[in-house]
Amino acid sequence: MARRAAEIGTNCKSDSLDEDQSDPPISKYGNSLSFGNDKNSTKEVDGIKYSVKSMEKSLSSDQFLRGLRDSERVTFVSHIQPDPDSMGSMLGLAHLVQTVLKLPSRITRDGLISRAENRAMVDLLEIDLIPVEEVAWTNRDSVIMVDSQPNTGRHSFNADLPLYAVIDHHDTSGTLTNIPYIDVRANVGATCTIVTQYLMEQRIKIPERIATALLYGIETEIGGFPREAGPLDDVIDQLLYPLADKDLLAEIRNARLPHSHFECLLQALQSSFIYDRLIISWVNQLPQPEQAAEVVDFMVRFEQVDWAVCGGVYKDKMILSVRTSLHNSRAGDLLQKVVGRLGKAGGHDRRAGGCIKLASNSISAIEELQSELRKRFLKHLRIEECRGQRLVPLREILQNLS
Ligand SMILES: [Mn+2]
Repeated sequence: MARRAAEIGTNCKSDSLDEDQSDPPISKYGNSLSFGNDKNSTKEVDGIKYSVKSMEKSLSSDQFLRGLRDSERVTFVSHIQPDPDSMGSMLGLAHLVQTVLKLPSRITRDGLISRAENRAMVDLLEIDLIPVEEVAWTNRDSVIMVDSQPNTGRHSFNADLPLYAVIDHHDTSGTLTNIPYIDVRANVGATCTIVTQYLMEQRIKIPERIATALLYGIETEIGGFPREAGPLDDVIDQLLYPLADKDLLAEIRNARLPHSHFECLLQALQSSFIYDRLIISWVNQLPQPEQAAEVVDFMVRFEQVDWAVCGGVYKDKMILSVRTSLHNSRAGDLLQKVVGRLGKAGGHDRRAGGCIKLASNSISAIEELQSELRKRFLKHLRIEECRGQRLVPLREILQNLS
């Protein structure tokens, strides 16, 4: 470990943000890991050979670890309703700081983990998550935010919490001032890809449980259609695959679903309206907030549309989820514009999410908001105001009931 610590002090170049600002940090480290075709600089991790030629020029993981040398503990935070990418990233980085710096760490959970697959991931991989509201913050902790950025409105903890690092891949940027270490690469498909790159750079053995979490985190981010992934994701995927427990992965992917899942899908199908190339599904009672995303993942496969939106009521909020099958759509920005000052939104090129606090849970208040959102989506997608066509005609819904 002493050798490693010395390397951290000497082996790294300048801060990615000190240099030419016209060259964003994303291009500096992004995709620098190449797989197996450079014989002169091949390294082996867990029996897998990979080329580290370009990595050694500037190891982001060295710089990341160097700033933690005086810490007593590391606490990881992420976005609300942590997903596999955020949980895998926290787990992977906790392993990194534990192995290299012998630092204890805490992994937190902001809000609920409600999607069946995500709950299965936590249970089967025995991920110990501390509810973020129960965390006692001390200045001995270095706080690291993964898979999210400050002030994007996707956190329930104190927005002024001083952060040591932000490691993320989202398009929609937050406030990144006064953060010593930043590695944000919108051209990478998953934060888990960046974290795995750190582990590989440090030549740390990745245990099966952590490899499984990282691989699943990447899979959930880049496995959809259209794919939002870069070359680095594919390389890291290949490196992780032999290390992961494939049977556990299958169990997580196919987690058992509650009755409410099917009820919600039926509700969504019966209240889906088509406007040109857009389908909007309204769900008046979401069984859990993440099901809005599950509805749009399902609906975006409909061959007659390019955009799928779901607006679902969960407690006192309207949860919004957007998917598009079109490239270069900037869905995160679009949803931000649609939501405007009504609430918060963000996301990626083809996937986005947001939420709006309801003025009241009365049917009229919900319908009023639905109508406003419908208008805004049509405007921003340049679709002429028109009456929506029901996906399932009312007549058929009634016939099915009789
Ligand atoms: Mn992510």
